[in-house]
Amino acid sequence: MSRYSLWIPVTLLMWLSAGSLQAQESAEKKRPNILFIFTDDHAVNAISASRSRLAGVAPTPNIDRLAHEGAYFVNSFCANSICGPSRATVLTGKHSHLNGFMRNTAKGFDQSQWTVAKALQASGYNTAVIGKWHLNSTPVGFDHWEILPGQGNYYNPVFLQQDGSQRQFNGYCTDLVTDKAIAWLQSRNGNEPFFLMCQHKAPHRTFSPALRHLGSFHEAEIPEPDTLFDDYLNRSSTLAGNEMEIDRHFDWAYDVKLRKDERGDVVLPAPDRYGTPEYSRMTPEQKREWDAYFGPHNREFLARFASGAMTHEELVRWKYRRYMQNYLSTVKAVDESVGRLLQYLDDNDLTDNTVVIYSSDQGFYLGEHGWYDKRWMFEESFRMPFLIRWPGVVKAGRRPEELIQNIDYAPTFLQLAGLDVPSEVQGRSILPILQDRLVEWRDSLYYAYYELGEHAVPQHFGVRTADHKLIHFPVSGEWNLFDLQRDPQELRSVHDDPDYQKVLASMTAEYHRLRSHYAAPPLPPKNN
Ligand code: SGN
Ligand code: CA
Repeated sequence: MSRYSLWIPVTLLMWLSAGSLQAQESAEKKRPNILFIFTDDHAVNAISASRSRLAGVAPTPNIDRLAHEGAYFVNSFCANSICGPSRATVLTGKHSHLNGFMRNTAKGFDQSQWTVAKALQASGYNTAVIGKWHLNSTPVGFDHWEILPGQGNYYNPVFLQQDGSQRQFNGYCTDLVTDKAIAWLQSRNGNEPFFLMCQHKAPHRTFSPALRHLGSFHEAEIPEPDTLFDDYLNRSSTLAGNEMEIDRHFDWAYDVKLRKDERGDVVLPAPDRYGTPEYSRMTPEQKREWDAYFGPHNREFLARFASGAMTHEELVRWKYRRYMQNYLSTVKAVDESVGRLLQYLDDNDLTDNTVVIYSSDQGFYLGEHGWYDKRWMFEESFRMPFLIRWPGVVKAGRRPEELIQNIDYAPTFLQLAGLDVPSEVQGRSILPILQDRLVEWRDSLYYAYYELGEHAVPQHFGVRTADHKLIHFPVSGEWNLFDLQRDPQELRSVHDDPDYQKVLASMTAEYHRLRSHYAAPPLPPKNN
């Protein structure tokens, strides 16, 4: 496909009528803007348009607007469900082992390699990234950037500036990232199309809401997942060794907004002792607002807790509820950000020629399997939100079922810009799906997780089709097979079930085929 080939008919027509360079330039101008809104750890279950158990409580009217006016991909997945690696895959269209950023602790993103940002910039797009970057480097391929160092902070965060300096800003991170994104849109050269990556820290741990949203979900009904008390039986033995349970691993300060004292008793935090660095970052006035909400509720909880009247199950349920209240409040500001950006497009006559995408670096457990965090190939963290709106091109309200993955984002952006997709890119543009031009699509996805121990999740690798999932745990030598239609919650591996031997054979063959197709590296050795 040639450069700008999407626009060839328009270009040709204009050349025929005007035959001038000017005409070609104006055809090029029609290349759409790309607004990529990317959050951190936003589970699809916390988007109302997902129709999940939380649909009635997820505060996402603006994200849902993208689903109503565009498409919501119901089978969108990650290649490696962890932050930096997901971002590296988005930029390169490649699985982690090829872009080199296999773990969050990777030394630094190899900036000499091809990226979609570089390609769009070279083709004339105005490019910018604002907010979370998390690739242990500074951005290349962007005319403008302003990023959070590492994980960044929620309250009064510091941003790294393009001149190498660091500046602290007063306010709430999600609002500040949005302000900066809009300021850049206002300041840029309006003649060129733009590619803006607006990347929030939220709703990442420590799930810290904007102060104006504290208490938003206090009275809300928040359905529990069926698997809040998962026993981890009938699956890999490695599940039981996890360190990401609401029950056993929630940090009393970070996650619960309480504190354990030196004797191990749960107590009210002394001033400045919420444990979370977020609290100590606040101004006295901000702390007063925080305390005004958490203070009375913490005292009420502690009175009940200390009386010994709470069962263990009740305590887990209480923690789940507090987790969800904070997480959903944090999502509320993300959704407001999306609303502000969409409003900016509306107000500036940019809506029709801007492709808006909403996604998050991976999914997240909202109590499913008793967990918070991500990493596993189980559905809730393997899934990534993917919503796309392009008026006049993407039919409103579509819910495509094709299996897509974050390797597909870069080639999609390229095709939107009418650029060729380099052969080294492993993903495919999803544009044909949106334009009903599709002849065939993939039937399976490859997954690889390489981290070395955080939250005690072992390295694992697998394949997913529409109906089944095979996960390989080389360190324990185990294999799990799931029937996603009959067991969507993935509670029982049917790997050893005689009725599934045919499925097992074909899934195993597909796993090896994908590993070879994507040139995957050798697996880690078994632990003895
Ligand atoms: C921090 C969190 C972890 C989280 C990682 C990775 N701990 O270390 O719970 O899994 O980030 O997240 S915290 O105590 O600092 O909140 S990622 O999104 O960057 O991959
Ligand atoms: Ca993340």
